[in-house]
Amino acid sequence: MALDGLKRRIMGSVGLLKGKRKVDEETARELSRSLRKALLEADFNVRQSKELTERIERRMLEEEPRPGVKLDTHAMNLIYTELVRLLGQPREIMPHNQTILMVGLYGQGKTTTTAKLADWWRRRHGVKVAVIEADVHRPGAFEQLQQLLEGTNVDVYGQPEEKDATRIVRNGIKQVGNADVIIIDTAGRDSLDEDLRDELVGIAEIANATERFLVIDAQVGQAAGPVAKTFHDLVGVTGTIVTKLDGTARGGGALSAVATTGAPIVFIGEGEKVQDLEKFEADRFISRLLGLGDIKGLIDLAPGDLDQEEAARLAQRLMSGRFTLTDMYSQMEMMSKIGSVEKMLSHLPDAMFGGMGNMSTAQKRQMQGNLEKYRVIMDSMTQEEKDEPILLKSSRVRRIARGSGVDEKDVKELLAQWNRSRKMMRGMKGDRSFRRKMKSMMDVDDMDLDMG
Ligand SMILES: Nc1nc2c(ncn2[C@@H]2O[C@H](COP(=O)(O)OP(=O)(O)OP(=O)(O)O)[C@@H](O)[C@H]2O)c(=O)[nH]1
Ligand SMILES: [Mg+2]
Repeated sequence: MALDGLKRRIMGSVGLLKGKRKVDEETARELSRSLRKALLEADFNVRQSKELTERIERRMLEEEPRPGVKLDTHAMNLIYTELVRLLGQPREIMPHNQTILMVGLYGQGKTTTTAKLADWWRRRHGVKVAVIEADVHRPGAFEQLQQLLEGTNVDVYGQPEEKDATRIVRNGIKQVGNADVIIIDTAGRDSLDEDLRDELVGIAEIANATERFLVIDAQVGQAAGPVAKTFHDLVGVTGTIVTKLDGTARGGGALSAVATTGAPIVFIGEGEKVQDLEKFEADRFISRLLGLGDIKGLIDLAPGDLDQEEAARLAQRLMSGRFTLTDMYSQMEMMSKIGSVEKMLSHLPDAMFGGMGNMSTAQKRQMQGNLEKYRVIMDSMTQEEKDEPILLKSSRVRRIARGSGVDEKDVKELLAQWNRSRKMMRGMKGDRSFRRKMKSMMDVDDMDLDMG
């Protein structure tokens, strides 16, 4: 995920507290210094980093961890709270009757994000969505948008020959005006020159847009602040979308700079594909950054492809600690629908599944291979066997291996895997801090993290 480097560095900083029972001034200062370095490395603003880490230093000295909470966990709790505070509160966006104007400089990801947003909206809210290509400067913009949205059920309007963007928007709105949500892609420039200003203001007037989203490439770093201000003065930016967070270790700059402009981050882009868009919520983002996982995010991940009820059941199961082989099986099915273990795991707490969130890419790939095999094996089991894997003595193991065309040791390996997972689930069920964590994940405020 985004900001992997920052995650590692924060973990390293907090590691300074491992085994300590009390924080003295020196330790608090050392933690603060190390955290500040981590933030600066991720391009957070110097002043913000200083203030944030000073607050953490002070709180480490002034606030006692709650009973039973270890010092490193306590520190993570404070870091979480302060980072969420820094990145600002999420903004509600109305699902219906929206006309959204996409603005931004050249090459920031406007067209891609227009497509992503259209697809997200349609999947998320199930409403009729149309896009209008009003970039008359970038050759092939219309085809680009069409291609991105191929097979998605989103109407794409454009007039590749027309040179007047306002005319395209006027015609487009007439043509696709019955859509619940209309998203308008506009042209970018190297910098906001007079022509582009006039064109944008003209389009904004005609479109009478309900939202004006600024698209900013995370690579822009802290310069995102001034860029946002310029666009804000021009069209009144209502939300910012930070793109290409997958491509930089220094995304903290753009994120924190934007957060202070008053035009909150509403979405983030983490890849070139149409699905690589995520609604931005600071609490969710930070809890994932810190390896806390994110059940809410998992449920939100692919509502169109994922059975909502099944996703909710998964969350429930994780909370109850119940874990039959059938549960593991549907969990795997869900993973395969989500597309990759990686994506799924990045939404789960590190502590779960023995810290798989920290698996190497090679390990993850191997696990994906295993899942395929497990699935075949389980297809050869009866429902009863899947519910009560304990029943699987050697004669049954033999039968299942034969039925699914694998070695007996593969079946045993699956059972061993289930056993490990089950133990972990059981352990977590009895772990009050885990329960609290799950609860707060559904409705996050201040929370205690157990770093496992
Ligand atoms: N890795 C990654 N690439 C992205 C993301 N968003 C956009 N891109 C890529 O960035 C490049 C530019 O994206 P566009 O959507 O064409 O940008 P634009 O702002 O419309 O560009 P102009 O119309 O030329 O101003 C393309 O190659 C996209 O695939 C993202 O979140 N992650
Ligand atoms: Mg474009």
